[in-house]
Amino acid sequence: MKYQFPEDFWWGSASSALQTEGESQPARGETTWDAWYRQQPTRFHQQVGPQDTSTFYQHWREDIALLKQLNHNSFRTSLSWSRLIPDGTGEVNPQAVAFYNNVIDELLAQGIQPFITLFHFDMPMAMQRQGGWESREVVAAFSRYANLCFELFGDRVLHWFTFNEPIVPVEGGYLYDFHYPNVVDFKRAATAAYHTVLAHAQAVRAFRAGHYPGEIGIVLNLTPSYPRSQNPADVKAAHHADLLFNRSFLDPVLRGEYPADLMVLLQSYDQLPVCQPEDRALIAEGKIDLLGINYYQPRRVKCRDSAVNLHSPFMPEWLFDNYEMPGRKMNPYRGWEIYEPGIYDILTNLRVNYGNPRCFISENGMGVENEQRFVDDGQINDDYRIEFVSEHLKWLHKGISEGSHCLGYHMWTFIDNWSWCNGYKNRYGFVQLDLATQQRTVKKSGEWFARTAARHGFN
Ligand code: BGP
Repeated sequence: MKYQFPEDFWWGSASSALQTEGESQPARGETTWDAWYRQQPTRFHQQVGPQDTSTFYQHWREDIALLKQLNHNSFRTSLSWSRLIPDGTGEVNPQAVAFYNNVIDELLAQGIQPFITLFHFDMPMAMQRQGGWESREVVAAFSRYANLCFELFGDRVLHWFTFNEPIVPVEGGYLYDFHYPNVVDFKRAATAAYHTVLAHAQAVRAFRAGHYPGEIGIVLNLTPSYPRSQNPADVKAAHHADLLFNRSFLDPVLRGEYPADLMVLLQSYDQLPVCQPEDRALIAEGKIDLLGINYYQPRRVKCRDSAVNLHSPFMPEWLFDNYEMPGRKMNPYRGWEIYEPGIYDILTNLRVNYGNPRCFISENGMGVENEQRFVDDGQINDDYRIEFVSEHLKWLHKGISEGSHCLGYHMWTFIDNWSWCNGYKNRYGFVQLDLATQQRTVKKSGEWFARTAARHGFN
């Protein structure tokens, strides 16, 4: 076979609790997304909120059978903090524990390794009222929640992830207005990011102290920053974007410390969060066993063409401009560039600059609008998705053949799901969901993936 992957390669897909589970009784506690939807439903595509899902809470057994049919040997989803502990810190909901026990046991019974994320954007509203990631009390509450999960499920779950894309709630909530609390304030963003790193490190510390059998990591969305040119000003701009959006999490979790030049940069703009003397040792303990890489798109960067208005509040765009490279390949529905070699560049960077850590692709995918128009004989004929996945896998294969320690590939996502402000606008699944009837139909890409996973490769 031309693109042969190792026999023990992880083939699977990723998902998250809030995007799939739906309603239950007793209801889970409110999250920031429920509250935001209640307050401003028009912010959400076609006013569809997080209550409208593929109802995994009811359909978990059927969905796990579909995962098996798609030859998954692994599957990542998240636990919902507000389902397990509705107010974030108080009583544990026994029905939630039973639900997750069922899911984990059924996955294992079907030969599918559960990869479990502790936090995938769904902050309990009770915790947000205490300040969310801006508050050190919330960091302590997260650590308690993490510990509880390890105690409840750590005998069977062997792959844990503290956070999914921790930079996203920071940039979405505190810079660019696509997550709650939708404010624009860099210092608050930096504080939330810093506290997320502390929360991660506390969870890692608790995991190590408990001597659980598995391993712990984090899932980061890495966006390689490519300068417009090799001109020093463009290169510097790309370096700054990389520091802010990649290395602010990558360095703490792989090296146990922040990049010195990031600290200097933030200090020079008076944007450093408040640090306590004991934080440095804690961050050093947050080094991971396994890195999940979400890769969707690169970042194209150039130096600013115009002067900064020094009277306006500091924003990342003081340091660089985004650049629309002529001729780049775009996913027109999501507005994201498709650049397959980026996945290889990420692996190479990790190998050359970070000691070649154990890693895997934890998300990669293509959201497409109105896929109904591609229905052929009752099935969505999504050749574009097969091409998207296979082209990324080719570059992944090259990285592995050059020595990168990449152990698997998880697609976003298994079934069309609810997606934050975009609702069901862009569909990503291997399985089509009819939201009204809850009927599931495997797409052509799902069948292709099942064959590829079974043979550990493709031609
Ligand atoms: C990632 C998130 C997922 C998912 C995906 C697709 O950033 O981890 O939760 O939403 O992106 O993004 P979207 O649905 O916004 O197109």
